[in-house]
Amino acid sequence: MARVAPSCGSIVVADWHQCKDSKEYFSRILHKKRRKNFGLLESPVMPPHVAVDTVHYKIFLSGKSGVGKTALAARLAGLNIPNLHYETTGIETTVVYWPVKLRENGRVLFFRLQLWDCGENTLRRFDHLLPACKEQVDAVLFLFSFTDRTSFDDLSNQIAKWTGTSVRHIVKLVVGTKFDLFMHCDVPERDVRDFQETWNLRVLRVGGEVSDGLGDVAPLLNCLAENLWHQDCVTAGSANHQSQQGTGTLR
Ligand SMILES: Nc1nc2c(ncn2[C@@H]2O[C@H](COP(=O)(O)OP(=O)(O)OP(=O)(O)O)[C@@H](O)[C@H]2O)c(=O)[nH]1
Ligand SMILES: [Mg+2]
Repeated sequence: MARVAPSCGSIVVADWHQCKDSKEYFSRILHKKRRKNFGLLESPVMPPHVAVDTVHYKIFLSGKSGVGKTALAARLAGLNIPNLHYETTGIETTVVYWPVKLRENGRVLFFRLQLWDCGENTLRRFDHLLPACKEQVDAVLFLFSFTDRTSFDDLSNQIAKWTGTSVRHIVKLVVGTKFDLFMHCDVPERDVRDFQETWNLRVLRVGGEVSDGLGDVAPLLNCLAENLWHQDCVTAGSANHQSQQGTGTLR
């Protein structure tokens, strides 16, 4: 069954990081105006009178070597982006916390996004890595670079690896990197529009230095959170429906 993606800002409050009432929450992921680094066992600490639920997700970054997977993981976590390309020689994970306010009821949630980044060449060399990356994955970000036409043409191959009856429902978003290098752009806007229409997938754009602010990552993180939350609601809804009919079981 095809699932309809939510329209941007329909589920979570867009630009909430700019609102006064978000300060208490965003201050927990910042330290001296920079993003805090969270290890695997760390999490933001809220005062006892503020109860916030945390929802956990596994996100896989897919794309050709050099397209910017490691750089995107660093960008989303607020870390420095390496200027040179060092091929990732295994699986690296990065934890990103992002607070979100739901439109419907004003409820605040912390999204804990564990980003899985595996070097493309390593992935091809060792067959056991992709199954590990696919296990219990909630979303895939398909990356292409605006300066590398072949990475854009390769998207259909990347997406094909994640389509089929054996793959459970996952959120799929496309991210175009190196949008800042517009002088070297190899993928015209028209082709991006055609791609979006053909594949019915949203294309987001990133590029440039990582700033100290939250504004440059907010659109991508909000969009990802929104799609993940929507997917959970649809899955919970259909599981309820199936169990009422006696045809399915709740996991
Ligand atoms: N200007 C600019 N450079 C970028 C951007 N994203 C990545 N880069 C650069 O592109 C190069 C490759 O990026 P990586 O993130 O290492 O590529 P990767 O996809 O992880 O590559 P593998 O680990 O080999 O699969 C690095 O030199 C980055 O600094 C961007 O948005 N803008
Ligand atoms: Mg890498």
